[in-house]
Amino acid sequence: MATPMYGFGGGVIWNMQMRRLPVSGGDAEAEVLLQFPRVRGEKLGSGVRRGGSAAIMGGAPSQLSKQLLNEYQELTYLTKQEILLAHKRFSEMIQKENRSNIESARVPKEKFLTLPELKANPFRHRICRVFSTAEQADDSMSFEDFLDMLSAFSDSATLEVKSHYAFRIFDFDGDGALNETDLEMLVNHLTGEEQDSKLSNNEMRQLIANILEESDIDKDGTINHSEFQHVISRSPDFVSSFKIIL
Ligand SMILES: [Ca+2]
Ligand SMILES: [Ca+2]
Repeated sequence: MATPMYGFGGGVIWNMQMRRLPVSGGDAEAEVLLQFPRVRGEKLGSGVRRGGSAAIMGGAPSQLSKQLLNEYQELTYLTKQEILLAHKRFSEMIQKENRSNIESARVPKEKFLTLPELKANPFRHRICRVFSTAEQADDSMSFEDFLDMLSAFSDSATLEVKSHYAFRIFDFDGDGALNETDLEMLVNHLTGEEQDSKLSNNEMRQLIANILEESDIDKDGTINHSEFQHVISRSPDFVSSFKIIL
């Protein structure tokens, strides 16, 4: 009797980081733990109050104006403290001479991806693509891009916001639907592309069939945004795993 190799239930696939797919052996119980990689950096609040440190290091002290701070707080799901920490971390990524004007500075993608909170995330390039507003499409990040990203991945963002961005991250070709190619890329991001971790063709087809079986409600062969949201809403781990906290 053929046991399906991937016994996904309840939308488990969408919780991102896959520890190990049962590549060999037919153990249906084999663990498929998908969790969005969660890498915590320094604890919130540490160092935020040391506002003068930039001056000591010789760069121009960069202060977020009260007015901007209030605006950012209104426009995001972030607390003041989180915004200040983001400001500090962002200003550390830009050249000293630009630090007096960080609201208009952009951090190149490669530099941005050295953040420990992103470095190990298999979707880091997609995250930059989705959140960067760079006109040159080089995926560089402005401070406001950074805030938008942290906001979507914060504890306080709603399920709707998180699923909106998760969908865009998974929609590799940006056509507004997750088709088999998107799903294959998604799975490859999770398993890694190395020969020993990559799924075989058959495993991939089976997995994608299972995902579609579970998520493609109108059976048109793709997952649209509302189908995605539906699956996500039944996946209790999604919100808690879709997180990046500085
Ligand atoms: Ca697509
Ligand atoms: Ca569909």
